[in-house]
Amino acid sequence: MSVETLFYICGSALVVSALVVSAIGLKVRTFPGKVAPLIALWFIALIGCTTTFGVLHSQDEAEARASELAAAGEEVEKVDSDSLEAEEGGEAEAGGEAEAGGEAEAGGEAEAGEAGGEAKPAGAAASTLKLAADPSEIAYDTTSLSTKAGNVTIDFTNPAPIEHDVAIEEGGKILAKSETITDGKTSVSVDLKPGSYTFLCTVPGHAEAGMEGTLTVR
Ligand SMILES: [Cu+2]
Repeated sequence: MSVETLFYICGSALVVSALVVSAIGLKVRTFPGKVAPLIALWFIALIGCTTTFGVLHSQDEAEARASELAAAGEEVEKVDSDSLEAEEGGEAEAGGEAEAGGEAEAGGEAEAGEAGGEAKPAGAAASTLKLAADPSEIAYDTTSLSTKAGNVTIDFTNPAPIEHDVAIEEGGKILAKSETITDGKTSVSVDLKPGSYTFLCTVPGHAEAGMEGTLTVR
């Protein structure tokens, strides 16, 4: 049972009790008489509960609002770090994501969902995909990637001693290309509209050998 429900139950019980006691008081002359301390205790308990749950309930709401703000803040940070990553070709990991998720869980159930919904539009602006070269063959680890429209970054890992890179191509025209590397990591970043693109290795012969795939942007 949620704090909110308990708050309303206690509040309603308090109102009903007050009405009942007043009604009896009007009809019965000797009331409250001996039961006065019991009635007083009952009211003190109810008022105590209502106040406690009321305070807890407002704390819940404040927490939910705080986590909502935190989640939105983390998303903005993530977007910033993604674009930095693109410029530097670095591999800073978006650790913020996990933190934001944890905080959202701590908040109220209904409002945490809302926080997730609000954070999405900010996330749509930038996305990061992971791609790796096969350590022993001329191939990537996948031939199909998909993401949302906006700034798309492909973090590429090449564990092989053979040179590879990643280029993003549309209708035979290269839009962006990473460095050519052996045994290391790099990345390539480009703004993409919804559509179908090709990602490929531009080292001669590699794409023809199968080192290419389809990048679908929704
Ligand atoms: Cu290659």
